[in-house]
Amino acid sequence: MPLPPPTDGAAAQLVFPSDFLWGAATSAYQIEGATKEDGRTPSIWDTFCRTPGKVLGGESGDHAADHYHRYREDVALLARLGLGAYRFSVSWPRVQPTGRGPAAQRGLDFYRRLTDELLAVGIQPVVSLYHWDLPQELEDQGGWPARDTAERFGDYAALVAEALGDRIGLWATLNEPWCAAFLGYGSGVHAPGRTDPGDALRAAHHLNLGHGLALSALRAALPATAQAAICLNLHQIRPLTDAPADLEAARRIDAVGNRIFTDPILHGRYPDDLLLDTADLVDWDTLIHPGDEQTIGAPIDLLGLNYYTPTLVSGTASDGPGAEGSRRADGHGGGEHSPWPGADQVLFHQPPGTTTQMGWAVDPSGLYELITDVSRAHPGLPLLITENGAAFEDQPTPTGEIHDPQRIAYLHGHLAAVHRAIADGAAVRGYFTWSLLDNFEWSYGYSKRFGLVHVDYPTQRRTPKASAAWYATAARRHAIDPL
Ligand code: IFM
Repeated sequence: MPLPPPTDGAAAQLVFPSDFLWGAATSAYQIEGATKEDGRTPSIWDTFCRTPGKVLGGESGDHAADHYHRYREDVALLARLGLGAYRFSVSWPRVQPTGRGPAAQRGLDFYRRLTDELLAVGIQPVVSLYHWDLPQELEDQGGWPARDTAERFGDYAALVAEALGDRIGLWATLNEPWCAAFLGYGSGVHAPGRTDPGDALRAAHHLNLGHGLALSALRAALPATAQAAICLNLHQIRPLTDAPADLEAARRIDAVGNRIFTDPILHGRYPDDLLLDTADLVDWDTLIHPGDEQTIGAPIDLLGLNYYTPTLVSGTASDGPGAEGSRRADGHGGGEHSPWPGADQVLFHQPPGTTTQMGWAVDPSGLYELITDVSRAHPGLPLLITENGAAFEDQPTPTGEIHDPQRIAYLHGHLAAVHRAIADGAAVRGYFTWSLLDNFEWSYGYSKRFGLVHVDYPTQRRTPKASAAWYATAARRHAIDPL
């Protein structure tokens, strides 16, 4: 829907389309807790958290934000904020504990109750089938580098679609498969912590294949009105200069960071340059079976984009700005091993400007460029911003309020970028801020707070931050003030 013309009262406002979805996002392992309840088995993240030195402070998602028990309170919070949609993920080991075979009814019942609670207050549920919590049993049998995991994911998708298909209209197969493949099996800073570039590439292909198989399972089980998507954290890549070495660095990172997913998913074909860049790491001819690319390339209804910060790269050290670039300064958690197979010579630089608590540069123009680049490359493809947000060191005042002007500025700037992209013709259907609640930030444990709502972990008390009120006002008015 095009942008409505400004009305008298809202002349100075940036008004969003009336059907624009205003949402917030979370994921199962980051908020649910209850990791041993109702038949749930360990996921790769449970195992990773128990491996000394992998997660800051030895923390885990065992309790997290205790959402498994407090989901009613959390849905009430969403309702108080007046949000139209809530994106959450299903925990695979909760609903199919061994990663194959029959469903665990008690696990599925949790998601039925959660969804019913959302629907009862008029909030649209948006579900992601995979947000990184692979059942440990499947990892023990080879994990994502093994083709069987993709097949199992297709079966799991069918099982969840059967159980929840009558209640949920918008589905995402995978969240950020780049992280699952390259941080999980390349740099090893995410679970399962393996560090083999060939395995990382095999994992990427099987995640793509799993997406395709899940998509076909969803199409078979869901009503024709249901919509299916995938959420990708595409890197908005900027070469440090126009020098050929820097442009080449940008091309390589684009190939293994973005086009390894977008090309097969949106065009049914892996990019030739990626296959060449990585030819000595994996035998693509044996990895890709006949028909795989067709399965992966089946049409999706929407593409989910997760954006936080741009990626600045060069091919060689330079004397210019950000000359101190390093192979690991890519914002993805360091580690001795590279998450960029076939691009080992690329240097990463800190983009200019202020940073969030993650050290990520705040740059809304990156989101505008990402949306417009994707829209130009795939005209008419409906987009959703499925994650965008920021961690800051939020401290309650003595009276218990949380003033987070930096997060408000971050959301404001990025929503203005989305508005501008829509005004320029992009088909952005909605925006989900990351995250509804403070939560378990993977290898950083609980040290980073991304929530609109502060969680005091010892008491599990929820306190909406000032940004929650700001975002609620934007959602209610379908508009933000101009910057
Ligand atoms: O917390 C994560 C989320 O799980 C995936 N996208 C990025 C977020 C912030 O790092």
